[in-house]
Amino acid sequence: MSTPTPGSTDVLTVSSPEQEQAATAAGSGRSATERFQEKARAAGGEVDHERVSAIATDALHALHDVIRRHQVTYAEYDALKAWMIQVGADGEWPLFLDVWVEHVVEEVANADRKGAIGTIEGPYYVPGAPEATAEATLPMRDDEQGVPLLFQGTVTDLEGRPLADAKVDMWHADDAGYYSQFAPEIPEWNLRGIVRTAPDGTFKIHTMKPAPYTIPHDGACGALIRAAGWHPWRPAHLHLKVSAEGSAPITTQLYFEGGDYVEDDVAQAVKAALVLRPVAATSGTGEEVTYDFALDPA
Ligand code: MBD
Ligand code: FE
Repeated sequence: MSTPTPGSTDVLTVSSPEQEQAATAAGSGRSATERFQEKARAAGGEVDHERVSAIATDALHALHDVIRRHQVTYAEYDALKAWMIQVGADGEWPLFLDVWVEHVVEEVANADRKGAIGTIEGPYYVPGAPEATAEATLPMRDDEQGVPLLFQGTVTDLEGRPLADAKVDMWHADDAGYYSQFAPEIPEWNLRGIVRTAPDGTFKIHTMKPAPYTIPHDGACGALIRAAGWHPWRPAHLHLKVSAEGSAPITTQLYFEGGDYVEDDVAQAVKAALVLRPVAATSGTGEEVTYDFALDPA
């Protein structure tokens, strides 16, 4: 990929779809599970038996306490077993955990940060998206639907010093709520790309504003949502990972003020500082918004 000449916009290359999957919970669940297994294998790691025992003991005690408090019956226990088996069969453990558990892991992980506000990663990040510098359009189809959005800003350290060559890695759903590589017939890197900041720390990313999004609900997670009388919606969101040499990377999401489900996200991942207020674009059609990231030291 080439760096654009001043004033021009780099269009990130789009390659053709590679995987055959149905746009079903089981289809995207299988993709998310396989991707996660690759990541987990790469991580490896030592086992701290004391810590495993302490956490597993407390987790089990918490569950025992729920059973006593609610006088859980054998019928309900069997329903839980059947449901957990189905979560695995549908490949939905990444979805289940990221929707209902990850937000607290993120809260703990980022408690001491001073700079940019983080939130959950979710199940649909893929490393290795096409890269460009300073200003780029995310890979998208010729007839990509939605409102054009210019997302721009500056990456700095905590003192406000611009960070050159920082990575702004963005991914999001299309206007119909589907993520490339987790739904069929979408070009591989559609609406995924990495833009490196200019020497003054700035970046500009042209994309299509995403729409509110329902998590897959034709599988086991959907069964839980229906059985509990909940809803499967997330507000429209942009996912981001921002990183730079010598800084602590941040994983976050940004939302749109006044949008549906901003106050009622199924994944409980909205924070006030993450809500954007876009304005009409100053050139071209659509909207634009500026959002800056201050990275904590590594
Ligand atoms: C998503 O797109 C997402 O961001 C989360 C957190 C869970 C499921 C799908
Ligand atoms: Fe998402």
